[in-house]
Amino acid sequence: MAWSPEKTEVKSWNEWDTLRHVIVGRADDCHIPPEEPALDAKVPEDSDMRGQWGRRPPETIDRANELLNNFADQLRGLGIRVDRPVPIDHSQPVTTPDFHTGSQFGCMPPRDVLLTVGHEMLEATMSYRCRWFEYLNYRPLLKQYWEEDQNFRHEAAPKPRLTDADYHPDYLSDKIGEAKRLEWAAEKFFVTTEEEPLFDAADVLRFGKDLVVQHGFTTNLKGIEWLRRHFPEHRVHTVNFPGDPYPIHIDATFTPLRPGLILNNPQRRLPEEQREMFIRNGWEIVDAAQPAHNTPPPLCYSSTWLSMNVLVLDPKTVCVEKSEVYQAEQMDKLGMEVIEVELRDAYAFGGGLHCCTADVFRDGDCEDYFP
Ligand code: DAV
Repeated sequence: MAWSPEKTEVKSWNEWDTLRHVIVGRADDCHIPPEEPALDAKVPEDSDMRGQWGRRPPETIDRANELLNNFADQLRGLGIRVDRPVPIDHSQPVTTPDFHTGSQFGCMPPRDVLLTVGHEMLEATMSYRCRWFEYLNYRPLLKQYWEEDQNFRHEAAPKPRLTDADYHPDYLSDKIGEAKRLEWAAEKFFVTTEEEPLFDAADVLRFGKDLVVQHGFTTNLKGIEWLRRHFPEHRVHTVNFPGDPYPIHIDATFTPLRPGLILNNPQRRLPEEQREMFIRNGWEIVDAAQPAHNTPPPLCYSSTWLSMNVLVLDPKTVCVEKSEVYQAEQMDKLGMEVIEVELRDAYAFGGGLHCCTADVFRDGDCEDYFP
C-alpha cells in the first residue's frame, strides 16, 4: 500500500529509497559533557574542545536551531513528514550504580541513537556515559508511533554498564599523537574494550538484507555480534577503515547513494579484502570529493568530512550542505540532483545532514543486493 501522510507507518530498509517521514534533531540545551574515556578519545589533541565543558554558548544553540528548523521546513516543502524530538534537561548529571557523569549531551544527532530496520526502531546501547539516557528525547515520538502503527516494533538494546572496564586506559592520554592512533586503528585496537556489547546506531548502514557495521571507538565486536543475533534474517558485515585515527560512526566515511554506488572517504578507504562483496555484485565504490573546508567549525567533535554526510531523499536526489561545493559538484557528475541545505553552523552539535536525521519511513522493501 502506498504511503499516506495521514497514517503513521514505520518502515525503512536502506539509506536511499524515497524518504517520506523523518526525524530531525534539535539543538536545545546541548552540552559539552565533562571528560570521560570514550568521548576524550574522539577529541583530537589540538582541538579547541579540550578542557571545556558545560552548556554550549546560547547564540550557537539558537543558530543551530534556526538551521535545523529551516532544514525541517525544507523537507516538509518537499512533501516529507518531519517529526522533532522533545528535549530533556541535558544539564542533569547521570548516576547509575556503575558510573557518574556531570551532564548529558543533547538531542542531536538522532542517527546515533535510533536504528530503523524495516518496521523496527532500535535504541542503540550507546558507548558514552553522557549519552546513556539520550533515547529519552525520542520516547514521546516512539510512543506515538507504537500507538499509531500496529506493526511497529519498538526495541531497545541492553543498556551497558559503562564501567571503567569498557575502556582501554591507553587511550586516555592527551599526548598519544596521530601516528600512534593510526597504528592502533590499523591493529583494530580502539578505546572501547570487549567487556560487553556496545554500538551506536550511526555505525550501521542498511543495504536491505545486509547491514554493514563499522568496528571502531563507538561499536565493538560484541556490539556487532549482538546485532547479528538480534537481526537473524539479515547478514551483518563488519568493516573498518584503518585510515581514520578517530573512528566513530560510518556516515562520514562510507555513503551509499543508490543501488550500485557508494562514496568512500579517500583518507579512510575500505580495505581490499572487505570490498569483495560489493565488487562481486557490480557495485562501484568511488572516492568522495574533498571537503570545502580545512578545519571543522568551532567546538566541533567531527572532522571536515561531514562534507560527505549527505541525506539521500531518493536514488536521484540528495541533500548536500550548502558550503560543500566540491561534494555538490561530484553529486551532479554522478547524476544526482542536489538540494542545498545550510547546516555548517550546526555541525558542532554532532554532525551533518545524515547525522541530524533518523529514518521513519522510506518506500521499498527488503531487497537482496548481494546475492
Ligand atoms: O569524520 O568526524 C563524524 C560522524 C558523525 N556522526 C568524523 C565522523
